[in-house]
Amino acid sequence: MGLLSSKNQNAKQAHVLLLGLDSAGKSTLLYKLKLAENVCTMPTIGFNVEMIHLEGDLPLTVWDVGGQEKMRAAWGCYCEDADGLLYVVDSTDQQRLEDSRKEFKHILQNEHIRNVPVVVLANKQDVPGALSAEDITRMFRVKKLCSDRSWYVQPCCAITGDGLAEGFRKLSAFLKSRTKSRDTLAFFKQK
Ligand SMILES: Nc1nc2c(ncn2[C@@H]2O[C@H](COP(=O)(O)OP(=O)(O)OP(=O)(O)O)[C@@H](O)[C@H]2O)c(=O)[nH]1
Ligand SMILES: [Mg+2]
Repeated sequence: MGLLSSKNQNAKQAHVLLLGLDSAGKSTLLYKLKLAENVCTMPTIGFNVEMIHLEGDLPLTVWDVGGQEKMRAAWGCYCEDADGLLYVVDSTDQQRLEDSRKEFKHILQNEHIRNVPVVVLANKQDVPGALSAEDITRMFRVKKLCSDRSWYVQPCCAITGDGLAEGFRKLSAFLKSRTKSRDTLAFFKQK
């Protein structure tokens, strides 16, 4: 399991998966947060891994895995150590929304990430006609799919950076409260 879930419960960082279909904007948003710059991305073959440490928050080791169809089959291999999931949706790509929803549903069934908190990033909100976070919540049936875990849907734009820190902070808050409740449980089990 990930760092939060390892024997060292005091480890103050977490391992987070950044998934979503190709072109959803995963790498763009990761480097926008990391470098405060708009980087010109190439489709990710394999993965990128970066540490994101927002002030006052838990440091997150973020695994940005390529979303092209041939790579989605390997997403499961990255789940074993994951403490949380960030799932990026291109809110303008209505044609592939159902594909994205199916992949989302599929990855949530992975036994290694059962119950881990999820933040869905409804990206590309700068594009006119983009679906809202509420639309994505409804169309993805997030409430039902994530009934066994903490979840949140955050609107964002990887180009301007709007909403990115909020989404990462939300996940971090879920992870912190999860650790706290585990510590409390462990405390009472010891007694
Ligand atoms: N308008 C707009 N374009 C975006 C936004 N986020 C990403 N893009 C563009 O979408 C394209 C794909 O972005 P990437 O970050 O490479 O997508 P990815 O999810 O990493 O894709 P894979 O690596 O193939 O899985 C790029 O041309 C980005 O500039 C956004 O918020 N708004
Ligand atoms: Mg990428």
